[in-house]
Amino acid sequence: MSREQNDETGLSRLLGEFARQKQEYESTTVKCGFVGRSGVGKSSLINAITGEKLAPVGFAKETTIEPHEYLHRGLVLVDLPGCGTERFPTEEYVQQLSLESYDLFIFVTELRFFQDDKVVYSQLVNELKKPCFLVRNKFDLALADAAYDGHNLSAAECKEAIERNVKENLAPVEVKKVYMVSARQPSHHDLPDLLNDIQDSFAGMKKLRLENDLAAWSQVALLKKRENAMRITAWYAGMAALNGLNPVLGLDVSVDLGILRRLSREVAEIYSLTQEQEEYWRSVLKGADGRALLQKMVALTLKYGTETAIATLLKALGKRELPKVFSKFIPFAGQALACAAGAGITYSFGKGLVDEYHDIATKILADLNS
Ligand SMILES: Nc1nc2c(ncn2[C@@H]2O[C@H](COP(=O)(O)OP(=O)(O)O)[C@@H](O)[C@H]2O)c(=O)[nH]1
Ligand SMILES: [Mg+2]
Repeated sequence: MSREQNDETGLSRLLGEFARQKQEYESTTVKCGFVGRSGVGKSSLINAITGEKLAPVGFAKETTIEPHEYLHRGLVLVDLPGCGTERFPTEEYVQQLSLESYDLFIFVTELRFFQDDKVVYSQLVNELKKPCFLVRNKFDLALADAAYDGHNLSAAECKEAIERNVKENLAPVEVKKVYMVSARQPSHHDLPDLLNDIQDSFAGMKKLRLENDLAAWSQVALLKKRENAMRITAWYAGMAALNGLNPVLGLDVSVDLGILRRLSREVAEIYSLTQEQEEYWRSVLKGADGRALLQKMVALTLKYGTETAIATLLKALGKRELPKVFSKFIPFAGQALACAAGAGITYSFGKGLVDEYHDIATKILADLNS
């Protein structure tokens, strides 16, 4: 076989592999159950970890009597009713709610765990053997109370005291870690660690879904998003190489604008900066700097929001930039794919897109931590 033929079979194998991975990613779901009494902040946490106002909070909510399912891309988040009620007696809770079908659980409390919680928690961990994370929400209130009551405790000391207390409260059931979080201050306390540990208890596509679909509340989480977004950009570039291309009026090259539009949407989703998430960001970004960032977010949504906008963008990039794009080497695919103009443009477009989203997401995080 000649060198050329070799490259060609290598390339089509690679493109096939990209397509397979993309397909698998798109069909992967992760089912997370939120267990805990009404009022502890399950709905608020669902919103905080997705960066979207999905679940009604406080007065607007109905008490959870039936499980309520929220879909967020690859995630299925289920607000489960509390255990030990007439409708869901503790002994039958796991079976009645088919909890064996879940991938992980977030067990939420505000002040303490009750006897019924203990029974269910140990069933989830010891019998179902599922990852189960113990979360003590409203840590902001705990700190404010401690200060008000005149306890001269640092946040770390407060954390330690509460963790000891929860562990004693749950004994003899063993607990590795209790996460002190606040749904109102998602980038503070243990929420970033919690999300990181959740992601690390999975592998493969489920891990990728969790890294992309959960909001990033730390720099580490943002860096994972960037890496994943570039991996996905390569899948789209591969798709562009395979697709029939539509010429863009005023450009000498052909690109598939539909693919670029879908890639733009995907990247906005990975960074939790879609139009649907604007309301959530509006609720956490305060002050003049926060409002300016919100405006930038909206501007980005418009910039990449339609095929027409993207075509205009490409034209503005113009003849100056596009020849460079052609010669760019695509690390994932090697020379052969770089030769395909559509793939080159798609990859290069994606790189710029990811940089822009990454930049604003980084600034938002800095603003929340300032
Ligand atoms: N201060 C504070 N309030 C919270 C926190 N999480 C939830 N809340 C409030 O607690 C109330 C109940 O929250 P919700 O999410 O509806 O609880 P759910 O019944 O468990 O879904 C609402 O008024 C929330 O705003 C938190 O971390 N800190
Ligand atoms: Mg609720």
